[in-house]
Amino acid sequence: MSNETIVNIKKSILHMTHYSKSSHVGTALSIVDILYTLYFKIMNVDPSTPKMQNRDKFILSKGHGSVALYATLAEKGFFNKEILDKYYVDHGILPGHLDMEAAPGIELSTGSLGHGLSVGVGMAIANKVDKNDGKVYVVLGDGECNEGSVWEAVMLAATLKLNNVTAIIDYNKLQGFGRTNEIINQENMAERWKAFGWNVVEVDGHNLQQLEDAFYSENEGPKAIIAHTIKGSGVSFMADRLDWHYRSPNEEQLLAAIKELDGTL
Ligand SMILES: Cc1ncc(C[n+]2csc(CCOP(=O)(O)OP(=O)(O)O)c2C)c(N)n1
Repeated sequence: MSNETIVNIKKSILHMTHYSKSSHVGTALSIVDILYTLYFKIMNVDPSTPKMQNRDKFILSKGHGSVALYATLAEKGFFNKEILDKYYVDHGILPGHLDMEAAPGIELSTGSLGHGLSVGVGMAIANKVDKNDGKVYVVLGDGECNEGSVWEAVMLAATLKLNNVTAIIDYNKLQGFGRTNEIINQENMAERWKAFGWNVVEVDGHNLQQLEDAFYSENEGPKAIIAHTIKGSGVSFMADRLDWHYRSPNEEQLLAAIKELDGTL
C-alpha cells in the first residue's frame, strides 16, 4: 500500500504540469519520496513559522523540479493548496524555477544548476558560527553533478568537516538530453563523494525506511546520500523515460496516471 501523502504530492505534480502545459514532471516524480521523508520525518520545520531561527533548511538545487517542492510545501501546510493552480500560468504566483520570494518555505532561488550546494555549505558555516543547531539538506541531480562548482562546495565542506550539511544525490541516471553516465561518466558516484572526504550512504531512493535510516546515520563530517531513483517514478509510462523531462501530460495521460496512483492506495 502506498502512502497517501506521497500519492497526493504526486497527483499535485501531475495536475500542475498538465494545467500549465509545462515540463519537468519526470524530474519532480523522481524526488517525491526524498522530499516526503525530509518534510514529514526528518526536518525541524514549522509551517506556521517558516523563518523560525533554528529551523532546518532545504535547498532544491535542481530547481527545475520545482513542482515537487511546491506540492510538498502545500501538503505540509506552508501555503494553501489553491496556490498550486497559480503555477507557471499568466499572472501566476509560482514560477517554473524556484523563487525564494514566491511563497513561504522556499529557502533559495534555484534553476541555474550547480549553485545550491555552495549556498547550502555557506548556510551550514553560518549555523556553526551562530551556534545554531539547524541542519541543511540539499538535493542535487546527477546531471547537475557535471557542474564543476558542485565539487568546489564538496571540497570546502570536507575541509571544514561540516557535519551539519547533507547532500542527497537524486541518481536517476537520466538528464535532459540523455543517460547521465553516457554524457559524463559518474558510474562510481559513491566512490567519488567518498574520495572527496564525505560520509556516504547509498540507498534505494524510493524506499522510505532506507531513506529515513540514511538521514539518521552517524556522520563526523558532511554526509552524501546517493539515492538510486527512477525518473518519473510512480507512473509506469513515464518511468525511466527521457521524453518526460520536457513533456507535460495531456488530459488522457493525466487521468491514466491518477488512476494508476489511486490503484496503489
Ligand atoms: C547551469 C545550467 N546549465 C544547464 C541547464 C539546463 N538544464 C536544465 S535541466 C538539465 C538536466 C539536469 O539533469 P539532472 O540534474 O540529472 O536532473 P533530472 O531532471 O534528470 O532529475 C539541464 C542541463 C540549467 N538549468 N542550468
